[in-house]
Amino acid sequence: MYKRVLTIQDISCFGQCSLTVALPIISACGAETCIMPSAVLSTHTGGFTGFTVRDLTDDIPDIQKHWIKEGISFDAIYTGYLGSQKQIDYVQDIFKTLCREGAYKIVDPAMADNGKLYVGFDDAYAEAMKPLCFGADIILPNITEACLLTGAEYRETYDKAYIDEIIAKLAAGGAKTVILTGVSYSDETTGVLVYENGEQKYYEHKKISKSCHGTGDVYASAFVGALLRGKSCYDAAKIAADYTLKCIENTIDDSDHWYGVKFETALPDLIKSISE
Ligand code: PXL
Repeated sequence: MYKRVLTIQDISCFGQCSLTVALPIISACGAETCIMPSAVLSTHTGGFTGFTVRDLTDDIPDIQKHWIKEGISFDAIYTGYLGSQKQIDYVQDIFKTLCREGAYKIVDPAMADNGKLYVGFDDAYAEAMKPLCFGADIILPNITEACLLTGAEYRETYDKAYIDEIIAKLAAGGAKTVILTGVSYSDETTGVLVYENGEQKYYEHKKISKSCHGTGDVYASAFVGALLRGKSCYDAAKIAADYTLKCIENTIDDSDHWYGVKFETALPDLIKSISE
């Protein structure tokens, strides 16, 4: 039952996203959490200016080679924000060489939100993300990312037919299990759509109008943690949604805390829900 997971994403030293949330959240869920940092930034890129970036692309193959020599392998590999197209290629090779039999390959395309690519990414990066996502076992795109992966037109408001079309396009591209986040059919509600074995299940919950930075990473990390505790994809998706909502609720009254969510304050709730 003690699982070992590798997560590959950047370290944003300040800002509560990527590795600084994945490592504590997945560890709190009870899995051995190993990291491969794709880059080190002084802060994340959402709302800060003048941040420093140290790209670690060239370190990745050496770390991989050392682990192969040591016989180190993983029950799951979860990738988030990656710094370059070259890193996407390296991750493909890491999937081939460091997975144990039956390991989950989980990809959060972490490149866009609200209809826009994050600062520093272009269409070529989004294109390079396609084979990584379509070769993975589980992907966790938001609607913007799903549109970039499928060529679907991004819309602010939509109906179920639009979401069905996106899911059909993802499946046609080769996506296996899809956790589509931020699917909202009303001003008061949002939710997550789980597409698995050709079937859809939707978990709807309360929507908080303010969108917070880093919640995609908090969500994906809690999902991975719950999945490795033996939860089904749907149950893990639901647990992660409830946890992320609680993190946002615990943050929104503090206007100084605009750069991330206070995910630490809700860890006891997450641990309780994965233990049930
Ligand atoms: O949360 C996604 C993310 C991760 N890492 C960095 C980012 C972002 C989003 O903007 O800038 C460096």
